[in-house]
Amino acid sequence: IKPGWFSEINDLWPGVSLSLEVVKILHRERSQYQDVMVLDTKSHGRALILDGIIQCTENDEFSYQEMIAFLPLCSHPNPKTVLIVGGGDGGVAREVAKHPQVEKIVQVEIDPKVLEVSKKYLSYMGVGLDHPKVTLNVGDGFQFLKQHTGEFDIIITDSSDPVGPAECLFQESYFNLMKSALKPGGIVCSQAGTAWANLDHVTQTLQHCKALFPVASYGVVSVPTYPTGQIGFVLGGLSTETNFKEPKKVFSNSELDQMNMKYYDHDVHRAAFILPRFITKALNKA
Ligand code: AAT
Repeated sequence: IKPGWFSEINDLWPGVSLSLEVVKILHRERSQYQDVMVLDTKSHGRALILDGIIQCTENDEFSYQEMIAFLPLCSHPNPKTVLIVGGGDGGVAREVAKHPQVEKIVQVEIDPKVLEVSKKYLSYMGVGLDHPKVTLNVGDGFQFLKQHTGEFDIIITDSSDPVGPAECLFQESYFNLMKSALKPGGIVCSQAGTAWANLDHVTQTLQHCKALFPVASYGVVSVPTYPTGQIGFVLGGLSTETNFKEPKKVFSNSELDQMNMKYYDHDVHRAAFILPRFITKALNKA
């Protein structure tokens, strides 16, 4: 490995890794749950790394955060109450808070160290955590959901990859807990990995969702600093009226500008669900 560079080496994407040239290590410590690191990089601004895996970089985080928030929000006729599981950097809360219909955002993040370093070093996302619509809880999303039934219009799971504390957030039992925590017509949207490196895993997560929700889809977004440059979300809806491929809420160009949206619009929403043949074929088996 080249000195002065960070390489994202992990068995989830064997034999290949993205590297970033490091200007400075701003923070590094072992929290109760994981290794927490904040880097200043030469080309991508500041980056949050957990257990050696890139969670986000300043330059391209907007694509992931806008899409994981607005795909479910704009698929719902009236999203008032939103739960975010994970997302300790604050980027998803920042995005959800932009939606004019959203009144209340509840968030549960397992690692208080992630909240702390995000507020301190990554304020471009950390601002989301202090938004007046947001109520922040520290805890395990899986356990949190056991205490909540029929409360949320939308549940967004912005979780790290299925190694370490996030492993439980990819199980069918987790989808079942989310289902009970939703209001009628509710929608879930979960980080579900990339089809390029982990097609079996994507298929399995969609299977869990399909087993419990009458409507389920996989949508993609490009994120240059995530493994393979692409990641996807599994979305599930309780109502057969839900159609993820056709947004219910369409924002005008000037509204999108006012909301400072850089990636999401209604056409990008539709396109997210148009998938290459090898992915469609695999997912049809789910
Ligand atoms: N916003 C994009 C960044 C993330 S962060 C994922 C967050 O999930 C982390 O802050 C982590 O501490 C939190 N987390 C992990 N497990 C749990 C849990 N059981 N309950 C609550 N929060 C949890 C996503 C990065 C995706 C990376 C793709 N390679």
